[in-house]
Amino acid sequence: MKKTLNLVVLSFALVAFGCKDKPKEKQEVAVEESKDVKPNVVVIYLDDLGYGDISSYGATELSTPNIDALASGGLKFTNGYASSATCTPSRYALLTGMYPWRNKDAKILPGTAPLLISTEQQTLPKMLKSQGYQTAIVGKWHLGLGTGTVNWNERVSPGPNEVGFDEAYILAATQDRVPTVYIDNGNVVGLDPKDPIEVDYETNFEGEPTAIDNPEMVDMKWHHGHNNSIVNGIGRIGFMKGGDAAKWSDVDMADHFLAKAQDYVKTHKNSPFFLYYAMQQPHVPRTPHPRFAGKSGLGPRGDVILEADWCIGEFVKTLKEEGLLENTLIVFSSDNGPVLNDGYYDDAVEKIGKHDPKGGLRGGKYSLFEAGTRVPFITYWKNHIKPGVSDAIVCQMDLLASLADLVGTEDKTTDSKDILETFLGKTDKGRDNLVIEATSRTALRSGDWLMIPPYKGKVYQEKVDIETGSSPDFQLYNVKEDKGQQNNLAKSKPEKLQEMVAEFEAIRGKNYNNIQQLKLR
Ligand code: NG6
Ligand code: CA
Repeated sequence: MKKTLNLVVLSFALVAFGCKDKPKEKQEVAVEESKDVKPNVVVIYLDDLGYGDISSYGATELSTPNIDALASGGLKFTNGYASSATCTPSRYALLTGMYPWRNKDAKILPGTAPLLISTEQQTLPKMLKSQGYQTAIVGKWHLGLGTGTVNWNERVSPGPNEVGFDEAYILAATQDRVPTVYIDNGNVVGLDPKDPIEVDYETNFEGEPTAIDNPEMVDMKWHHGHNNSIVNGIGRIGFMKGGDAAKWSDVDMADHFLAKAQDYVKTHKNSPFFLYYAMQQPHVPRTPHPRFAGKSGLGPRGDVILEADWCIGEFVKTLKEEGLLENTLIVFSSDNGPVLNDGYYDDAVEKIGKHDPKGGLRGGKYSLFEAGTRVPFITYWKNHIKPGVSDAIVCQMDLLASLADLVGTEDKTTDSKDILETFLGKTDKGRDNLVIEATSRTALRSGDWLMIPPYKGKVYQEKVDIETGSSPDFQLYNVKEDKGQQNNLAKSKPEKLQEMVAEFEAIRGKNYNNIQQLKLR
């Protein structure tokens, strides 16, 4: 029975690849060797979406039917992780399969930072390209561009095209950082050569207004940071001059990226593709299109989550219309956990009401507590992944080795673990352990346990109202029984602590920070 079902499914796949003329026996052979199936792969990656921000993960104040459809029709992971509690390192791990703490520069990057991934390095798109895939990114990059000083008026490289993406339509860093322009395969879109762009993160350009000096020009008030150049009435991080015609429209960004993603699918459907659809929501500045403004009742943060959900619905509709849904593996996740006030007064705090973006976890973006890195994580592949819930520990970093397995090759060069069977729901065993990272600090999740070594520094970050996870003492939590990390068992379970520290040091080495190795032994 099962085999018959697979047969039907595979012949769909072959039709989608334009193989319908193949002799029948050939199709049946292909079924036996399921490794030969090369589905399209789409990674839909949100920015700062929390574990509890969507209804399928327990949100009651927001309804996200389109993401929920992926969760109910696919596999919903309850222990799915970004490698890090901030953007750049998580994206680095997703694309390179490497732990970001192996690269000292894998930190939140300014818009002028050089490319963080070496052009020699293994990457997810490179691996898929080597197996015949077409590859593309649409959306947020935030992994640096160029080799030092970038001239934005010429082709900017190296960048995504040089690390494995055939096509790259991106925003360079973040929505709140300059340059506020789209870049299409290295070229700033819509740039008027008579109005060249200059970008600087240190010094303003003479005569250019800033959010700190010209509050009358600002529509979205800044709370911390975000007081340099003003674009579309929003203060940004960094200074920018020129490039007026090329500046993006914030409220149209979601539609703009969606159209690019849909167009890519429509024009590349004849052979397998990998699309990394890196959406900008709900990162600051939260700028919902007017048709979503005010719709959530939770302020712009809620509105842009609804907007993102709608975009995902439209995108999936396109896959369906193009006959690709049964032949596309969709992975949905977020680069790090939630934050309410990330630098603008935008009602995220005031209108939060009963909504819990953390979904009962502790901490948030920037934090070593669970809400920093544990994020929504869904794999969906119609007729291939049996709908369900998996409690296995999985990390975005594992997609490289796992997808390599899926497409018939292997990757042994990275930290990525081949847990394909877990992603496909054939086993509920995932990783044994995972080192998570937050603002250059690391901790160990192993089995049901999470150990955070002692860290100096702030226990609480007032500006963003988030506990950092740092403490002068060891912390040990059973995150299965104590999801909210309320009971530090470091003192009452010394043997478990010892075991976790040894496991952590085996991966991380003893000098994982400059803090003296404790009084433990
Ligand atoms: C911080 C910004 C924050 C956000 C973050 C990057 C300030 C005060 N805060 O430095 O607003 O842009 O960087 O977020 O400037 S991330 O999701 O891309 O990592
Ligand atoms: Ca982020």
